[in-house]
Amino acid sequence: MDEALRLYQQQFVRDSRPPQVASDTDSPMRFGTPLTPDDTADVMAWHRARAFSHYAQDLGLGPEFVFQLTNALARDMHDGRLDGLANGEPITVSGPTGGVFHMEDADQALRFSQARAGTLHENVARLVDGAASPDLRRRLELMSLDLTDFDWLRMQRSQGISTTETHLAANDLPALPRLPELVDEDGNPTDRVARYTLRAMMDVDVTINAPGESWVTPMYRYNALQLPPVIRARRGDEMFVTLVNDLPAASTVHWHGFKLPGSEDGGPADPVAPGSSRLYHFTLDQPAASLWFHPHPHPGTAEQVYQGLAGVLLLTDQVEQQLRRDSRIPAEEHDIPLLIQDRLFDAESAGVRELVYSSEQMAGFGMMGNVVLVNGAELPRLAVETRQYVLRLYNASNSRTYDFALHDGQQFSLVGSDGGWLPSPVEVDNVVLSPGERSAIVIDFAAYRPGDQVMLISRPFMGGAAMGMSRFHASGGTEGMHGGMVGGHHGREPYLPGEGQDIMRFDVDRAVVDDVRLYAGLPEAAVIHDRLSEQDATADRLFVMSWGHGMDGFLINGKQYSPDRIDEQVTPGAIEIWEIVNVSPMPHPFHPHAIQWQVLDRSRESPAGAERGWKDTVLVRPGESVRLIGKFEPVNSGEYVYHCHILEHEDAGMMGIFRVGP
Ligand SMILES: [Cu+2]
Repeated sequence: MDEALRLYQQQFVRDSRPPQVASDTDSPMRFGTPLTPDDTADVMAWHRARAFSHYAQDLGLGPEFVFQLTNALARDMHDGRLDGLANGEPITVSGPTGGVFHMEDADQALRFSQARAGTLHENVARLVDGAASPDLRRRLELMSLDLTDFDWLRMQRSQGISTTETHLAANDLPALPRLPELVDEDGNPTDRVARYTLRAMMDVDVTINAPGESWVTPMYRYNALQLPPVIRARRGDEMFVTLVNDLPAASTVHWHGFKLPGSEDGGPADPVAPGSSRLYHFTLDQPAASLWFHPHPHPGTAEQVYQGLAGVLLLTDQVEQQLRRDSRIPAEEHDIPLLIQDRLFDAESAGVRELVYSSEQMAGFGMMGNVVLVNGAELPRLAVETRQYVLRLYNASNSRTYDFALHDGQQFSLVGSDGGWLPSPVEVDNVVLSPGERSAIVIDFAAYRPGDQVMLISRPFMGGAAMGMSRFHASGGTEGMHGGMVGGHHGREPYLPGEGQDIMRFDVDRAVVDDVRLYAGLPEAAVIHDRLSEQDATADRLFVMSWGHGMDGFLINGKQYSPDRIDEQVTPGAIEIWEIVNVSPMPHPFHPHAIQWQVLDRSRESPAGAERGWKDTVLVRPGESVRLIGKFEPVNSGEYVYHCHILEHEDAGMMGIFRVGP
């Protein structure tokens, strides 16, 4: 892994550094050491320089002019001017045909370069997809990239997931478990008040069912349940949820994706001590959505979630209820939450396999498992009828990003994002979910016949160039991949970050007539239609995610999390634009608490798929810039955090605090 990262840095960082910047000690680029706040601007500038160089390539400028351009920008950085202007003068570079290339307006330059920043990543992805033209290939080579590895990755990818055929034929897959639903403790499930208790417990013996075998693993669980629970609620419900902390460490319940006051958010500022309890009290006022909850103590979030603490909250509202009554969405019994989490299990001893956890697993990629669990079972099967089903995909994994698809390439409808139903379904053949993200999809099994089997897979993918790198460099041998790992776990090594897996199987077992005609558009009144307007925004904030070196190097705006520092002050009721830029070599899912957002654009491109709906977590790939727009509502007040939802990164300090109001 170290070797993979070294090669990655060599290709993407060292060699793409503007050449002829006096010397390394003099260089404004300081990849390899943690950044101080001052350096963030430098990193941004480097990022822009690289993007400019690519832009120059697109213009057909030869390498020498690219170097002139990047040099000019590098000098500009040395002058302490990071706005694209050298000493206040426009940057001018002579083009190969004698023309003059101006970078006159600072804002224009910044915007433009950010828009171009994702291009390198996109181009590499096209290369791996086999869609790169000879001309693109030549241009990439001009940037001193060694493309051999990417060719290798393409070859691997074209071979698909070798296990799918075996798993399609297997007759020993476990049944898909249904997550247990908690019952309203106030004894009246129909009033608008609901009471629940979540007792966080350790050493709960959980039976893990897998193809052809099962074993016991001691895990953390709420209420000693075998599986993470589901709470069902309606918009307008007043919730009283008590956390009882039976763990030996502080914990919290964070309500992921909820619009709540900061005091009820369950963030790191509000730990519940071992042996004590805490009441969360809030009223749910937001559209129907696939929400969830999990512990958020700092710096123990990753381990507590990994050990098994999480739960699903399915929020419904009148819009959803009406769609259901009108048979415009599948009935509740055909609407199934799927909690997807990968885990690494130790070797079996007396029928028990302990969970293996290491926060420094995988040299910075975060904890990765060798088993992908769906509702607690490995590779489960679900018997389905020839009708439409809603599947609510929750990526509740610590670090792994999935690229979900059906093994036969069949299309399905994307109907929900983090914050609720999409205005209209979007036909897709895959959906990428990074940790923390959810998508609701509708699969129409009427396309199949009884006896057919369909595999939900996670495709091998380029979740970011670094992910691809890790894959191919591990192939040369197994050493290097497992440096920090506990040895001897059962049979398989962890799946690599970008490796494909089979997730679960649908067995079509009965032909029926489906009376659901999937909605084409939500009712006019649905709040989901509201689009926030850029003109109404009163603040523009920039969040730069970077990685220096090791587990101390995960930073936002050059800073590690500090509980004693308010990083951003938000005016109550404000509409704000938050721009997230990733200058690190790996993808990061960015999650601000408190509200739901709309994606304005992703590296200047209009949002597609689930990003046309409300989002609380967005994946930002290396070199990308994502602009979000969101409205802080009256309920929002007090302190919240924003952070990377790779939980090991969050615990390492890739998190900041924002405060709404005084
Ligand atoms: Cu991260």
